[in-house]
Amino acid sequence: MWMARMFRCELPNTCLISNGFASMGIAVPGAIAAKLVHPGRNIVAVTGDAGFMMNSQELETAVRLKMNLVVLILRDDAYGMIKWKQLNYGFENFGLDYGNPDFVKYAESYGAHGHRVESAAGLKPLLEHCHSTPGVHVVDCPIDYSENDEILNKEIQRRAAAI
Ligand SMILES: Cc1ncc(C[n+]2csc(CCOP(=O)(O)OP(=O)(O)O)c2C)c(N)n1
Repeated sequence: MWMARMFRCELPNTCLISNGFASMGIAVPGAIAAKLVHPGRNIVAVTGDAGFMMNSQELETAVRLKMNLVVLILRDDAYGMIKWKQLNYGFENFGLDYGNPDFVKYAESYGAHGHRVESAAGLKPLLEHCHSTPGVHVVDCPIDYSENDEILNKEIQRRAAAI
């Protein structure tokens, strides 16, 4: 949802999202399809950890097709958006936290490159490294969603000021 709200598209059809029913699991197969259509473009699949795990086996497809592709996993070890919604409705956090595999080792088990982001400042150079190094790259990016409300409020104010 942050991608839908905040990603600045410079050109049409450069940010593909499963709108409407908003089905999870589109990111990796969607990125593979985008790469097949536009092999010359840099493609990044941005996905939550739960969405990634719904179709992560497609890493095999990307590796087998010898694609240059980046998968950025926003990992909070939870159904983050549902947790946020439930919290806003006053519901307790029930059944929303879970464990994940070690995404670096998981990527390597498919023959992909596995990376872990160690700091916010490290993300950009890591993505640049991924784009300039052939192969499928999986980036495990730990996320702290505790600032969701603050970011949202700032964005609402920014848009209101722009009207
Ligand atoms: C196939 C499918 N099942 C359930 C949902 C409902 N749903 C929307 S967001 C979400 C949690 C997503 O978790 P994650 O992919 O880890 O991303 P996060 O919200 O933590 O960034 C769920 C279960 C959905 N959109 N699609």
